[in-house]
Amino acid sequence: PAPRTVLLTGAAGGMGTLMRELLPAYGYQLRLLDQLPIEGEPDAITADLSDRDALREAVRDVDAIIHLAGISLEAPFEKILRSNIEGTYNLYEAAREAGVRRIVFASSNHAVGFTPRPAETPVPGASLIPLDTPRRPDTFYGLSKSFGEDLASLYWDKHGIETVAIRIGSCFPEPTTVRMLSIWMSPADGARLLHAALTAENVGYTVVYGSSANTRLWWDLSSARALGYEPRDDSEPYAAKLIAEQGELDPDNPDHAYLGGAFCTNPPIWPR
Ligand code: NAI
Ligand code: 15L
Repeated sequence: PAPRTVLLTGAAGGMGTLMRELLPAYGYQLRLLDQLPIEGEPDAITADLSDRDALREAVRDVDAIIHLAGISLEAPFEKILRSNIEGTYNLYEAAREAGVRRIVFASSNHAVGFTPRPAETPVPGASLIPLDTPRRPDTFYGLSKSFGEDLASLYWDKHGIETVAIRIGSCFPEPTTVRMLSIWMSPADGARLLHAALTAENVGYTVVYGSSANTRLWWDLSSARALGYEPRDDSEPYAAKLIAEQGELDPDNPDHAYLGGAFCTNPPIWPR
């Protein structure tokens, strides 16, 4: 049966807030969790991913989990270790103990961030970054997503817990950089992809790239489409304005040369 009660971790965050608004229309009953309290959501569970007792309680009787909680940018290794590496382990252990069968894991493009971006875009159908491209984390943050993907693989092979790991591009209301034109995932498409990842049958352990059907797409969306995901949005209407403001991507600029963009520079610099 299709999952109904779904634990949404990271529900106070940017994407969590967007998905809290969009997912109920698909029929889900969301149980919310975050380390921060959520205004207007008195039933939300306020707990840190290090609190194993709280996680045990949070996963009880849920059909599936969408795991968005974690540090979402580069940070000192000790912090990444605690929230993203140990935190994700704690959540998978709680899921295993409770018999939860499916987790959708928010991985990131930064697990493969040092992959050179396709030189020319758009090149229809040509040289898209494949799903089996070697992991090339661009930060401790990207490394934690790489760990999360392998943890999910282990829990599928050993414990039969299914995971769809989504290497999310940039999920924000609008793309704000030229790089994002290629990897933008509109919130509506994000909800479509999460719904597909929750309901597709026999996913085992599956990795997908997460974006809209952008004209300037850099990566292969076929495994996402195989889940039943049909993206409806394209960043192209934002292209002219962003390129006029910021210029075309320059392959000689290290910030533009790799999929992970500015996360690849040391220290990372944020374009926004
Ligand atoms: P965000 O930083 O806005 O939200 C993350 C949430 O997780 C925050 O509300 C934070 O309080 C919570 N959190 C962090 N550490 C926690 C802990 N130890 N225990 C409990 N809660 C904790 O990030 P955003 O943009 O909403 O991203 C959501 C997820 O998707 C993150 O895992 C991020 O790495 C991933 N992702 C997001 C992308 C995007 O474009 N928004 C792109 C790629 C990946
Ligand atoms: C991510 O993984 C971050 O969580 C998000 O804030 C964006 O920076 C995104 O990647 C991106 O690459 O644009």
